[in-house]
Amino acid sequence: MALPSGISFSSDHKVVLPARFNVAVPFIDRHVGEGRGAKAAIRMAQETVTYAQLAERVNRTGNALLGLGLKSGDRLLMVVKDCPAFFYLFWGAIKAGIVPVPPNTLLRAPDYAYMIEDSDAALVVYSTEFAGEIEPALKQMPARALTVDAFLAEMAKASDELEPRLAAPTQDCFWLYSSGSTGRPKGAVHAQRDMVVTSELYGARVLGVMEDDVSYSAAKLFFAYGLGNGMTFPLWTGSTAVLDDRRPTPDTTFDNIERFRPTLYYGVPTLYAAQLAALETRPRDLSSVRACVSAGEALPADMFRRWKERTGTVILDGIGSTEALHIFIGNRLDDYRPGTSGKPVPGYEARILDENAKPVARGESGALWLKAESAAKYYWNKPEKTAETMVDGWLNTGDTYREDEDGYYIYEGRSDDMLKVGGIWCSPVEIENCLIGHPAVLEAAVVGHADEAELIKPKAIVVLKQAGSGDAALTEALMALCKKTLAPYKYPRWVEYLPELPKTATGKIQRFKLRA
Ligand code: 3UK
Repeated sequence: MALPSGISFSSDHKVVLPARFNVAVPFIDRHVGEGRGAKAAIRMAQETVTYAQLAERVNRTGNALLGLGLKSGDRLLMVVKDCPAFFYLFWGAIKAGIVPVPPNTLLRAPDYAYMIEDSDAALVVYSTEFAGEIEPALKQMPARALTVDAFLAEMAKASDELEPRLAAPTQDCFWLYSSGSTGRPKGAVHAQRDMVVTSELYGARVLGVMEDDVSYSAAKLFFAYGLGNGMTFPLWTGSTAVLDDRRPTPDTTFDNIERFRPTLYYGVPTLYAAQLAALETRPRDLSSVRACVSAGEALPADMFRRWKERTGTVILDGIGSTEALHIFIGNRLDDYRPGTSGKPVPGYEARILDENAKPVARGESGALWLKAESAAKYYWNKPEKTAETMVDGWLNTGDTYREDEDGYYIYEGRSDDMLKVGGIWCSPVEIENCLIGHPAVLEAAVVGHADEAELIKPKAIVVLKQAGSGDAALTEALMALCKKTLAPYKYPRWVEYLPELPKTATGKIQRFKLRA
C-alpha cells in the first residue's frame, strides 16, 4: 500500500511530513476515502468495529471532549482496558489537539494519584474494572472523571464531524509513563510524528505488516509495545487488530488465535514460557500465524527453539522502549539469530559506548545509546532526568549490550537495578519499601532471579528485627503484603533471610552482591 498522501521517507529512512498536520488523518480518516470503510479495524469477542465506525466515533469523541471543556494541549488520563473505547479516546483526543495519557492499568491508587497531579489531568476516563484504584486516587487528588460507559453516552450525543486540529509534526501529541528504579514515574512526551516513524520503519518495513494482516497483541495497549502492535501498526496499514480485555493466559491467547486466526502474534517471554508449557498437554492450531514477536525482556534462545519445534513459527525478539516508542533493534523473518535482539532497525542508529563515551570495539560490552526519530522529546516536569537520558539527540537506553561477530546485538542486562517482570518494569526499591512495612522486617533488598524458564522474577533478601530466619508463614505473609500493596506482578517469588545486607561505605545496598 502506498504511504498516506503528503508523507514520505527519504532513502536514509528519515520521515518527511507536511509542515502542519494531524496524525489522526493518516491513521484514522484516510481509510474510508481509500475504500476500507466496511473493513474491520477492530475485532473482539464482544464486537467488531469497522473503519467507518471508527472514524465516526473518533470524531464524536473529539467533540465530546471539547464539549466537556477540554482545550488543545490539555491532558486526558485514560485508564482504559483493551477495548474499542481505547481507540476512540486516544485518537479523538489527538484529532482535537488534546493529549492522551494511557498509563499501565495494573497500578495502585497512589500511582494514579501521582499521575493525576503530575499531568494536571483535565479529565480522567477509566474502565469500571479499575474503579477500586482510580476512585481512591481521585479522593486523594481530585480531578474531573468519568467512567468509560459514562463517556460513551456523551460520545453518542456529540457531532460526528470534526476538523482535525493541525500542528507541527514535532508538537506534543501523547505521553506514556515510564518508571525508574527510584523516584516517580516519568511522563515521556511523544510528538505527532513518532507513531508514523515506528509504524513505517518497524511495523511496515521490518515486520512487513500489510493490509490483509490480522494482528493480535497479548501485550496490552497501555504498553508502548502493545500500542504499536495492537493499534498503530494495524491502523497505519489499514489492517485489522484483535483485542481482548482479559488478562492474557495460555488459554485466552490460544483461544483467540484459533478463533480470529491472526497472521501476527505479539507476546512477552513470560507468556511464551507459559504457552509452551500449555502446549505440552494440549496442541493448538497456530497455522494462521506467519510471525510471532517478543519484546519487553530478552527471549532465551532455548524458548525460541522450543517454540519453533512446537508451532513451526519463529519468534522475532526485538528491544524497544517507552522513550523510543517501539522496537529499534530487532530480528527479522529473513535475518534472525536466536538469543540476540537482532540488528538495528533501518532508520535507527545504535552505539555501544564505554565509560568515556567512546565506541567500544566490536564484541566488547558497553552502554547502549540510540538515535531515533520516534524518540520522546523530554520527560514532563523532569528536566534533570531529561538531561541525563536525552543527550545531543541521543537516548541513553540504560541497557548494556555487546555486538557479536556478525553484528547481532546481545543483551547483557541493565546498567541500573531495574527488573523486567513479564515485560513490565519493576523497581526493587518499591518492593523493598513495601517489605519494610511489615512489622517483623528490619531491612530488605530485592534482586532479579531466574526462574526455571530462565526468566527474571523478583527475589527478596530480608533481615528480620529479631535475629533469625523467617518461617514459611512469614514468607507467605510477606508475599501477600506485596501482592496487596503493589501491582500484583511485583511480589517476590522467593524470600531468603540473612543476618545483614552488603552495603557500600555510604550505606547503599550492593544489590549486585546478592544476585549470584
Ligand atoms: C528492556 C529488553 C532485552 C530493556 C518496549 C518493545 O519494553 C518496552 O519498553 P519499556 O520502556 O522498557 C524498555 C526496557 O526494557 N527490554 C525491552 N525489550 C527487550 N531487554 N531484550 C528485549 N527484547 O531494558 C529496555 O531498555 O517498558 C518493548 C516495544 C516498545 C516498548 N516500549
